[in-house]
Amino acid sequence: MTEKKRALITGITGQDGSYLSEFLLDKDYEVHGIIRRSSSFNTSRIDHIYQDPHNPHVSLFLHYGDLTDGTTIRRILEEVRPVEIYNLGAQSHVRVSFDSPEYTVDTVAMGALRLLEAIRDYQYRTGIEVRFYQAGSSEMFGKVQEVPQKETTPFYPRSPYSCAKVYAHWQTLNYRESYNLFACNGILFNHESPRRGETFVTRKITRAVARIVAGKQKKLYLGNLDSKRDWGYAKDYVRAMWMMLQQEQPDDYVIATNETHSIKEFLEIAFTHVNLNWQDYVEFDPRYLRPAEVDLLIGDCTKAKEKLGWQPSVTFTELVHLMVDSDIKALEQSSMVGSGFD
Ligand code: NAP
Ligand code: F7E
Repeated sequence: MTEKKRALITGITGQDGSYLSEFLLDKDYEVHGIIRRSSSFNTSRIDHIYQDPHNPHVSLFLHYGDLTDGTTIRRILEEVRPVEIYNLGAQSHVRVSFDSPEYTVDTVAMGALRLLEAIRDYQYRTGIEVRFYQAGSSEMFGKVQEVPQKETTPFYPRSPYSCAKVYAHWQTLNYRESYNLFACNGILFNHESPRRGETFVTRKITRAVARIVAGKQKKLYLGNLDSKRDWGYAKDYVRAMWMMLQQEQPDDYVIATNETHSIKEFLEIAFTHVNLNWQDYVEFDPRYLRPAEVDLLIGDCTKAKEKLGWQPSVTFTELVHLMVDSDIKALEQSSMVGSGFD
């Protein structure tokens, strides 16, 4: 019997980590994920694929660790011996990165460096090739220097988060060129889903719509409604991560839909879907403004289309509808069992 391919995922409990795990398990990988110790359960996005470790055929394994803890990362690498590593772990909230810049940079920038150093040593010592995916972000384009943004567009980061992502991007490229690592940067534009964190604007809106419909919320407080984002569907985007690591040569790719929409357009589609007018519910709260804003993002993913054969499968309107529908359903189910969702 041939050995299963082993993949290691940092950030397995996040939106992308959970979809990527499902995707790799479907492809018959043995999946290993790093989770943070927390005083309450933090595995809700992967509970449905969790497997009892006593089962001899188990193919999903969880390891305690943290991107700020290089010793543990090295130990996990030695134990797991993965052939693919997906670095998705991050303090990923842009607004929060202004409040906690040091922690954000330690996780996002130094975390990537710790992984790259561990892989470099492991590969040198064992001769086993480890393919590395770095979760880069359209936030790196920041104050955009070109419209639409592509792989060659200069970066102009506007937050501690995006400065840290730029560092991780260049280190990934640098390790590829210096040590011949198979290391790829994905430059992913915003991607959303029913599993999106509740404090990102899309999910904050769709969750509020569901709660307003259910009579559990009266107002929705938001910040800047004029910024524009290129929003895609997270399931499509994790497929692109895997595709990058299956190529003959490592490279960097923009993953996007090539459409841009404002927060107001998102509100319009989400509220209209349940026959409500968003202007009746949305209030401004300056606490959600950022010291520096990214006004416009729109990606050109021609390279990914041509070289990977990747393209998005869900339209903007379909994405908004599926998120609203999912939040309405989740709220109905939680009310039925009285799970204390509120
Ligand atoms: P997410 O839902 O916020 O998940 C982040 C993951 O990182 C969670 O599993 C989290 O663990 C983990 N994490 C946080 N701090 C950590 C630390 N110090 N050590 C180890 N793990 C840590 O993010 P996502 O939306 O899935 O995004 C995945 C990656 O892609 C992130 O690197 C993000 O910056 C990047 N990205 C996202 C987008 C997007 O639109 N979603 C676009 C471009 C790039 P807990 O569950 O315990 O908090
Ligand atoms: O903000 C505006 C806010 O926090 C989008 C992360 O996954 O994508 C994400 O970063 C826009 C901004 O996402 C609220 O000012 C208004 O202009 O949903 P967001 P983001 O900052 O684009 C990138 C690609 C990543 O890499 C990140 O990890 O919406 N906005 N009012 C608001 N945003 C939030 N969160 N909350 C509000 O109340």
